[in-house]
Amino acid sequence: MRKISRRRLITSGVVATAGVAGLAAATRIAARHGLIPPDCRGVYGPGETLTYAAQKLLTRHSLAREFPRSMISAKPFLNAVAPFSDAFKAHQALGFSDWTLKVDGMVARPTTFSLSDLRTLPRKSQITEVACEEGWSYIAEWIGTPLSHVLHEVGVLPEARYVVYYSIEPDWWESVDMADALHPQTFLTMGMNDGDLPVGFGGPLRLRVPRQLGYKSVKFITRITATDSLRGFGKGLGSASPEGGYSWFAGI
Ligand SMILES: Nc1nc2c(c(=O)[nH]1)N[C@H]1C(S)=C(S)[C@@H](COP(=O)(O)O)O[C@H]1N2
Ligand SMILES: [Mo]
Repeated sequence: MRKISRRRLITSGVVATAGVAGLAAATRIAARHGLIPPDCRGVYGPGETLTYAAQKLLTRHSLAREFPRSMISAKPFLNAVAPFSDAFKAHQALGFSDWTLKVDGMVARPTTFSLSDLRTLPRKSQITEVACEEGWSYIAEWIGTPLSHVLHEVGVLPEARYVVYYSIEPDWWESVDMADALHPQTFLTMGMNDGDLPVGFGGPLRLRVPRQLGYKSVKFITRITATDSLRGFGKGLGSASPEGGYSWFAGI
């Protein structure tokens, strides 16, 4: 309860700042904390900045809700993915034994990991919810290794501010800031509900980002790049989502 009223207080403070002193003042506060999102321009830009900065300042240390095993959804909602490409099917035919994850960019030791390499890293599990922007959600157990371990293995440089991640599906790429990348619940996921991660749910490798909407949890991950700026990626808005009209930051 205390947390909620504190949150209300700070949120109304931020909103009041925006109302009284204008959005420019709020934006200056956000900038001081390094909390200007890549999709900060355009008609919705100031709103994106307010949302990102306010949520980040409020929830810096918070965890996504974890559920008891009894609440795992009997029928997890499988969102449609594009028909699998020939490239994907070729990996599938080999049982994904040749699937690799390339980690590069602002790292001391760029590395290509096989799935068995990733399986040697610390293994953790979380029972969290996937929530789609279209309104549905489900709860599942996700098993994998925190992305922070992988970033540690490759020696991510202190100047890196974002992590960009790519699916084998060319239209699916996202990024998160370093706080979310290093967050203990951000997992490179290889298992779900006691089994391997099914292909429909993003197998063999999915990045689970449980503090943001489902679309940030990209399926079929093949590459991760650390960077200090998102300008050079796509249209420079941070990821595929804002290019299609969705927010880059999708905190829940
Ligand atoms: N590669 C890829 N990742 C993806 C998608 C997709 O179509 N392709 N859909 C996204 C969206 S919009 C949502 S809501 C979730 C859905 O996850 P689910 O199928 O586990 O419900 O996956 C996200 N990750
Ligand atoms: Mo979604």
